[in-house]
Amino acid sequence: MGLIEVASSIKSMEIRGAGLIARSAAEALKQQALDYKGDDLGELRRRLDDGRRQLIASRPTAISLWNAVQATMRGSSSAESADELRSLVATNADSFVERSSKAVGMIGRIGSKRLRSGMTVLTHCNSKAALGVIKTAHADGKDIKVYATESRPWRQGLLTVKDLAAAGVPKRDRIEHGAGVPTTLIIDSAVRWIMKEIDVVLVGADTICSNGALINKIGTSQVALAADEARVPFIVCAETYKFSPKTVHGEMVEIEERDASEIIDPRLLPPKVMVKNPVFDATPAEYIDSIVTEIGLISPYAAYEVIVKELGQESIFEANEE
Ligand code: RI2
Repeated sequence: MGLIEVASSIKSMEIRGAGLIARSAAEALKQQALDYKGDDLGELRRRLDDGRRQLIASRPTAISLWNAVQATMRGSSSAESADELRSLVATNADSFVERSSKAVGMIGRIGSKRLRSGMTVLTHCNSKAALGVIKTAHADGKDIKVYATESRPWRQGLLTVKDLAAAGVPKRDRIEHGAGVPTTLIIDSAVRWIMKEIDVVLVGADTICSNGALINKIGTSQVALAADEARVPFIVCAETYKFSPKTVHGEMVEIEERDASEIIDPRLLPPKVMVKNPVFDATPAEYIDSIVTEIGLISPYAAYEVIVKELGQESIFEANEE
């Protein structure tokens, strides 16, 4: 798949999930670099810069995308030949993808220590990082039950239940037997009602701000409110590249709004009725018990330190230059 196709698949959500869009963007930039066989350094720079812009513009909310693109392009301004630039971009992309994939595994191991046998988990949307925690606990022999929200309008909850049903079940038995992790699908508006049965909420992240606020799938903040009311711990599972250096400069996270037709066919509506389709929302740090990252379980109030230490002063500087 070429870069233009990757950017358009991210936009149309054929490629989705904050981690996967980041890895796909890094790989697309690498491909863009390798596809140019010439030795004109300026031309290769232009192609990469174009690609970089297209990828960043494909979805506006998840900072994982921006962090992935920055990590892939880091150091590129000092390259002295097309060859040097090509191999730098390829090496950076490979190392980002490797770190990103390893991080999901580390999060699974760290987060699963918070799950004991007999616990019931609620998860919202479809997060690889959050599901990794549940699947690791399941693989360790812990008896975990899950409630998964449908997550309208895209219904990512259906991906979640399929993934959990297949967890630990040999491939040939999946369709026939399913039910790797006992999982119950609920509609989004059932969250407060079901909360009395929940021991812990686990969600993913698209962006974590420097003040510890979480930007995640629309409805996450309602889940957090219901968890807070019921004194149920609300845990976020997020790789460190989901923390936002841009928010250090006071930049607000843009909340993506998608087409109304994702919710309803507009022809079914009476004249002058409007539809609004925001796809993410913000949960303040005070509702978050902890964040599981690949460097450990941290408080949301440590977000600034994660940005400085893990993403580096360089990323804060770059974020200011945009
Ligand atoms: P992982 C998703 O966004 C969800 O909001 C999910 O919580 C988040 O990305 C993180 O996903 P979308 O692409 O990286 O479905 O943990 O809009 O897989």
